[in-house]
Amino acid sequence: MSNNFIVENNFLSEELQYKETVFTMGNGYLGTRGTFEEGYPNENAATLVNGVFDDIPIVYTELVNAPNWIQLTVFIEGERFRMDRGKVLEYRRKLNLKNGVLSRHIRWQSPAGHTVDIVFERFASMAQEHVLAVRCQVTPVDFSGQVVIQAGLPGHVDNDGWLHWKFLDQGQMPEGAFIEVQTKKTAHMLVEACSLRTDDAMAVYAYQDCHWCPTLVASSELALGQTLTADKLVTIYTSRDVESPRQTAIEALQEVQAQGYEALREANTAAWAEVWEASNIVIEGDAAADLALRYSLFQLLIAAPRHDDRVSIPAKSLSGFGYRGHAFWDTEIFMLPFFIYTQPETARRLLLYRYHTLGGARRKAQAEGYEGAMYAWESAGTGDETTPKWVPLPNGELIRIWCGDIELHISADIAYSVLLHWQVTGDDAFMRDYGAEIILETARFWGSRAEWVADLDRYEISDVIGPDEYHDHVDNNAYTNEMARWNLRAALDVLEWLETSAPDKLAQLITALDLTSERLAHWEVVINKLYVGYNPETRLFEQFDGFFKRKGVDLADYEPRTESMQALLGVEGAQEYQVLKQPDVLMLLYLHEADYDQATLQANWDYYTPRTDLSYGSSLGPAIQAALAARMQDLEAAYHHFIHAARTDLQDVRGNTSDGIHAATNGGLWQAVIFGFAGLRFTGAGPVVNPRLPEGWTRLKFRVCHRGRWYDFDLSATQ
Ligand code: IFM
Repeated sequence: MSNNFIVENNFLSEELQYKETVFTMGNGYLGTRGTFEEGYPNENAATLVNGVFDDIPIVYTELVNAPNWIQLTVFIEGERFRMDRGKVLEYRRKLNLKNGVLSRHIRWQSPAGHTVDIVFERFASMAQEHVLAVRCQVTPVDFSGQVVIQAGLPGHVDNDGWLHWKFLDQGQMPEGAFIEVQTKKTAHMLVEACSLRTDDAMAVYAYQDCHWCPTLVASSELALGQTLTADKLVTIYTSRDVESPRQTAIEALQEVQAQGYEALREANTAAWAEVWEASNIVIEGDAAADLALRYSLFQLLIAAPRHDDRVSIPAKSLSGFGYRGHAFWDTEIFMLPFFIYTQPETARRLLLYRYHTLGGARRKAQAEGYEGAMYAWESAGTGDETTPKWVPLPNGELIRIWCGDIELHISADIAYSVLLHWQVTGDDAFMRDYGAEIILETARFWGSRAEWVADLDRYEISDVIGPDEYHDHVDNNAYTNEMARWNLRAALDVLEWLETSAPDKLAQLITALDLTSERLAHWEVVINKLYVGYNPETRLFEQFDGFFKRKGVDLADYEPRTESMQALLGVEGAQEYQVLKQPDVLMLLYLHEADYDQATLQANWDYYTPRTDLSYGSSLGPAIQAALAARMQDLEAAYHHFIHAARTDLQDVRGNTSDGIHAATNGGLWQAVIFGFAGLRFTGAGPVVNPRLPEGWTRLKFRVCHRGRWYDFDLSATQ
């Protein structure tokens, strides 16, 4: 891996919050935003431990900001180091994608005129997910004198002003300190324990019992040019992990202290090497694309649970407060393929999350008067619906959000990803024990949701939102209806498979899910009679009933712009136009490639692409558009969309990176490269590629795992 560093050479306070997201690091258990160890007034410091949700009005529940383990303050001859005072003479921050280590080098002159070199380094261990570490090295450049390091565990941290924690306890322990807090409503306990050691044998240590922030202090007298190395080691456990987080965190801290920073760092690097061995992609000939893609994969890898199958990956990963840590179809349709093909165990865990949350999906279906499982549009700890009903616009106006009520396609999306996982991994046991139930329960939902329209002799699905959220309350959304039909067909196929492969399981499911022959016959009828607006002459799908009658729009008329078409036309206004937030019909054709010929794809591409708000609509759009364009051999368009998506967070192209990483974009980028530019497909004869590399790409190298066997691809462009 050559291109491994995300580097920042200047400290610009106006970029503070978006860069905090960009420099997020983590290990699948937690994510920590790239705030600075010394802390700043306008920062949005956050550590989000996946699964630790607490209740909050309007958005129901959110991931709770954990005590800020990175906190470390340096005093130079009594002056507190902070970059907004004194002079920053040199500055460089680096995120090493190879091992997740975030470092910063600063030469700073204090207001009193003392110059120091300070180097910070930190990581969340990939080898031991409950272990975190910060190293700080201080070297006086033009003086000798006192350097004091304070390392605290501030527990009074909030989520945008909302304090979820109840203080339980804090204290001192041999060479360390701990804090114990508990979420107010959900009663999750969380404990962080930390130690502070330096390499100065003469250092003086102290403990300060500040309420909510137990603090360890080390004080040294340094000679000119002498480097002091201070290591803060942290362990973190919650009551979701172990029965007694306090005891476990304290015991674990003693073990990691015995290992020391260097050994922990080495173990972390070795664990990362294994992860990259499976998931890395190398692009030669386009350094920017190579780095941006690796960064995207890095962000997916640090957000994905490595041991927990009761959490998913939130839409904004574990990197910010956007969408409150809730999971959407983003996980299954956009991110999961990357994991299925390169980290199948993680993919399995992510799907198990959907299995464990079937209860919430069943409750939702029942509450709405349907059968089976109706998955939440936004899902958190239990699978119950957590989409807010109302959100404020920037001007303070409240708008009703209907997605939790009627954006139904997520149920079929989840079923789709279960089947994809099965096809790619060949994990029959997973399908038998968990996957089949998801597919059958979602099919039961669709069977009860489809409406019979006697006059027209057909089934319909009315009043939904499709992937294009600029239009709500629409009837017969092509994506939704085709996915529902697919879900029902998949359920019948899975039943057939169970009959021969797992008859006992079949018998159990038939009873538990009431899979009578009448019900299955009903599914067949819905499959055959579910309406979708499709014109065989033009080969066009109508996105929903009446879409073609909505007003036409030429997006070029609105250029240049820095806002979405919905912001320009208004929430109600956009509904009147044929303008899409993201691919909808094209998304259908993308997911079901084998079912549609090239002419159909071309016709729908030509119609819908110019009407799609790819620059400021949904961030989910461009990467998929890139994959489709590559499939259609339009490499210029493919690269244009790909690189636009690749810059989403690194360059904050949508202006909302401060809310968190666009994780679906990252997953979409992987798909654009593998299924688009490499043209990977699995046939009966094994994997084949049909490469169409963008101009300048001289090499594309990656691996994928199919049915337990790894396939290496090393594609070169013939010049
Ligand atoms: O799931 C997406 C949706 O498709 C568009 N709005 C944002 C959601 C979360 O990323």
